[in-house]
Amino acid sequence: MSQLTLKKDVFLAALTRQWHCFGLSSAKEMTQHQWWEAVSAALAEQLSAQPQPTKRADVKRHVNYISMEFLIGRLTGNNLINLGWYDTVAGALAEFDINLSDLLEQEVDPALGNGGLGRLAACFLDSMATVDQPAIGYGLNYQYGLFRQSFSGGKQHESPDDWHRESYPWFRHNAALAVDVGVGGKVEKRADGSEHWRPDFMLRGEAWDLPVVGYRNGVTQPLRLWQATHQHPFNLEKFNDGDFLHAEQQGIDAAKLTKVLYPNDNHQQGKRLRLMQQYFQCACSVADILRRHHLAGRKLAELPDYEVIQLNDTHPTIAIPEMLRILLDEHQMSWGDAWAITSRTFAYTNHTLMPEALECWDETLVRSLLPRHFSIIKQINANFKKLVDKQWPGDKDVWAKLAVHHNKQVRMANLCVVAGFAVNGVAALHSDLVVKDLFPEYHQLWPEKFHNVTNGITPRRWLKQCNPALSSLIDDTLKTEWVTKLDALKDLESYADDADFRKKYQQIKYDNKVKLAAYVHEVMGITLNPDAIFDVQIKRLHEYKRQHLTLLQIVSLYQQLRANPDFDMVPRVFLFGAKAAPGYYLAKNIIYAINQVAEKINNDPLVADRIKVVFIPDYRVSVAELMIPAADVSEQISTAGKEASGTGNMKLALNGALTVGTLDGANVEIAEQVGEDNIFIFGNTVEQVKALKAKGYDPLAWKKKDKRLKAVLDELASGFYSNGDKEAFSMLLNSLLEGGDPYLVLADFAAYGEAQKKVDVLYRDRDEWTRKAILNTARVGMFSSDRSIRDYQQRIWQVKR
Ligand code: 26Q
Repeated sequence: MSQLTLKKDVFLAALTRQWHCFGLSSAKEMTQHQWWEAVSAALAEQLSAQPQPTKRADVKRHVNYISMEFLIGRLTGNNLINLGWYDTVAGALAEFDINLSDLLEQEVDPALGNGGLGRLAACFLDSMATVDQPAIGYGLNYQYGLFRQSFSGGKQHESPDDWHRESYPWFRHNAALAVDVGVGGKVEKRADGSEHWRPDFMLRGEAWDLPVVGYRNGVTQPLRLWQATHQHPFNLEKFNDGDFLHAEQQGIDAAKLTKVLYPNDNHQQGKRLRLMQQYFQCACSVADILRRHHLAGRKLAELPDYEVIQLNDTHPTIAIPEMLRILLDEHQMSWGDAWAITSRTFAYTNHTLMPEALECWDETLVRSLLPRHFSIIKQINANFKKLVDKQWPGDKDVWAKLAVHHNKQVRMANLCVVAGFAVNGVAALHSDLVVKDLFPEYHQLWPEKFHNVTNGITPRRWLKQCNPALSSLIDDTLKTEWVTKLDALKDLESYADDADFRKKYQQIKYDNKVKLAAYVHEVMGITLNPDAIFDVQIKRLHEYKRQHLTLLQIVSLYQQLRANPDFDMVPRVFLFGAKAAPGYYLAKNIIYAINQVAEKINNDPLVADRIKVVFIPDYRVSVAELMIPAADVSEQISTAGKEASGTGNMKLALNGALTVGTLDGANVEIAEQVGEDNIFIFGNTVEQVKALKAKGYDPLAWKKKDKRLKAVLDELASGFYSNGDKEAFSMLLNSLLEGGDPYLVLADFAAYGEAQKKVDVLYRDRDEWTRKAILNTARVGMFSSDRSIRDYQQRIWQVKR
């Protein structure tokens, strides 16, 4: 397949049309932001004008990736790179004295996701377009993405993230694709006993498409984001009656549905509006899938031969009863036929084992919003009960675990396993635990349903785009196409012993650190020393991820410095980036504690810049693109068994950071790939965590027996870091002590300190450090999301290749 072409004069003509649209008479009148808008709109126009390649005949199954989140990040720069148009556009703009890379900074990140799950969906879309897997992403067009974060007095404050979707130049609204969606109402029985839903409120879903551009292969596929409006946004009758205030009311209520992304990560909240969002998205997407299927002139019975619906966690589960409802009620199919189609179409990806994150919905809520779906779920449950009774006659405990509907709750994960043809975890260890700990009985029933697909990251954004200097060095060294064949990086291994290559690699890391330091100076007024170790911890704030384990370590280091002012250590900058869900008070308390400790240490002359602690506000994709290429150390320190995969770990290793990590999630596979000499693994394993808990883990005993740990905890409680306020961190400290330390922070404290000492020792030998960093880059090729997509194709989607 060939790359799309852009001619400079054609681009300039498109650009001219844009500023004419702004009502300007010359390009020079545009503000910097208008420049970004005009360039992006001109590119979007040129992209839609390109002919689409004919569909591949050898790939039969089309993928429908349904996700409540697509954390796509800025599009303009990424599209330019994937299209191969960057240089042409940079050249054209230079004639106006406009610097393209400065211009790209004008784009507000579309933050339509919380964290890993949303970013994974975005990487997968990039890879599906790149490996030419026909696909469409289905999501929601939120007016407000994930909240913006600022700190005041060290505490997190949230503000709305208006990313101005109404003027986002990459959107294309297709009015012909609008879908009508019902909610509420009743189920009516027909004379023949069949059921029919009469909703009492109708919504309209508008289709807003963003282009997903494959890497230089001519492929563009849609990310279709549904936006809610009322069917009749303006009530003319009310307006004519003089009720001006309420005339617009119906439209406003409907539009509430896609106002804002729920800011929880790995935690479910049983909110009515959230269930409505889920259903709205699923109803629009299922209708669109069936519309395309009919349009192609295919029979319903053939649906699973041509379409697969991949559910990104349980959030879009309600698509399953929606599909059944349409087949049963609108196409008058028998249950058997409808079930045969549905159960061959849906596949489910699990992203967590943590009970608080597994979605359960109150039956009263489901019944009141979706009465027909509730009755279908009960039917699925009743049919499944027969199977369970046959396999485990009279075993009430097994049924209590496996039921889809139980104790007045609907369990979405169970529904996915029962009604889907495939279930996958997202890393080898995680998939193993999905089978052994979460779904052992389901595995006994249907062993063939269970798979592993280890997550991946797109090398386009996470190396080529964010680290252009390293990308050029790799180009010059390998002289081969590695961007779409990341395994080719293996050939860098031999350069780890090449002094000249090491020098160049090291200089690139240094320059990236200088660039990050400039950003930190600009937004926080803090000066960083690029010769220090840049120790990076970027992820959502969550107890299981254990940012507070690093906090305890920092305090301990500081105490050692104070006890011995000549304490010999390599200067280190601890860089954090993390948002806490607004209602997760303990997570917010951890942010506050880190910021207070930072304040004290950063301003203590005795420390003399040997330790710096920097919590970068408003961590988001564009900030990740700055931090990742500048990292020396990657912190991946979750309690073993809790982080399903992690993907930041992959991005950091690819960019040459050495991991300090537990044997959790994808860290296990990263360790296998890079080799145990090139990673700092520490801490209790999954088995050891289980054993510790089984014999009655007592954090107070751990505190008592470790003098250093005791000194740290006591000092945090003393008011020393909080202007005498002894209660400032009590939420955090209580959870670690009286609260039983559920994530075993204290049990891993000593081992973590030892691992950090090894980091310090190794960094003194810069050649050796750089050698290991290069080996990390060279050996993590398997974590390309292109490989993940090929695994899905082979193991789950069963596309013919
Ligand atoms: C559920 C119900 C109601 C409101 C919110 C939610 C909700 C939203 C987001 C629940 C979970 C999430 C996000 C989960 C997530 O990001 N999981 C991460 O997925 C990554 C990709 O597989 C993994 O790498 C991470 O290990 C996993 O934590």
